[in-house]
Amino acid sequence: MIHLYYWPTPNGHKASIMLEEVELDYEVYPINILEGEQFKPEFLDISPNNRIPAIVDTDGPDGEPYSVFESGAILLYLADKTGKLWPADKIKMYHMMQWLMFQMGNVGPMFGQNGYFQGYASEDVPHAKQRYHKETKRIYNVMDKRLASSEYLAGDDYSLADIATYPWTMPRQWALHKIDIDEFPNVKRWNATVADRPAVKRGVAVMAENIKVGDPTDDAFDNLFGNAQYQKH
Ligand SMILES: N[C@@H](CCC(=O)N[C@@H](CS)C(=O)NCC(=O)O)C(=O)O
Repeated sequence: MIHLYYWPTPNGHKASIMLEEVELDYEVYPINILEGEQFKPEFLDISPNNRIPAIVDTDGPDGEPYSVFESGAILLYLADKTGKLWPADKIKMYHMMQWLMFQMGNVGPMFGQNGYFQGYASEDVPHAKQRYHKETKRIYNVMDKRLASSEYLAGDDYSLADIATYPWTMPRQWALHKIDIDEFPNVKRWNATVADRPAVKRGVAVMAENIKVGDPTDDAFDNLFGNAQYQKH
């Protein structure tokens, strides 16, 4: 059994989609990051960077419970555990690794900062808005070029790279990130294909009723971006 420590955000969705794709039994343990539950000591024991998602596999590699934090590591762990979405062909596997690392090192951090300065920052910082918006569009271009000659990010087959990237590029994100998807027709085509997968639909539906639209409360802002982040927990 997998215990999924989760809140319905792009990084959270990566883990819920993956669990649906590999058809493992899992229970959801909500971590309300708007209310500061990510700072609770019992959560920090399994996720020391106070971020969701995290998992505990009650039947870990040595038969004991084993916890994993960082969404990319969770995808790799679950693929290794199940043998699913783990390409047997080495070249395919290394393609998957590269596009997965591209998501973890570029898509997530840059889109995250773009969203912060476009939608949440408590003061208007035009240079930061411009910088992260340009980076987001540059990264969309990299993906669009790749997807012009490739069905999926890592090649002909759906892979962990698509699972990691889709939640950051799904329609719900376009307005916040100021993306006109028609400028990126290949990303648009790929996005619709991934969105249509039953496991993806089930994964993004997990706790979707808790998705917050509109401005965060002062407490939520403090927990996500303010002083709460910078205390020693
Ligand atoms: N690199 C991490 C990033 C995870 C992350 O940023 N999670 C956000 C939600 S999308 C979070 O837990 N935020 C709570 C906080 O910042 O305290 C991963 O990929 O797992």
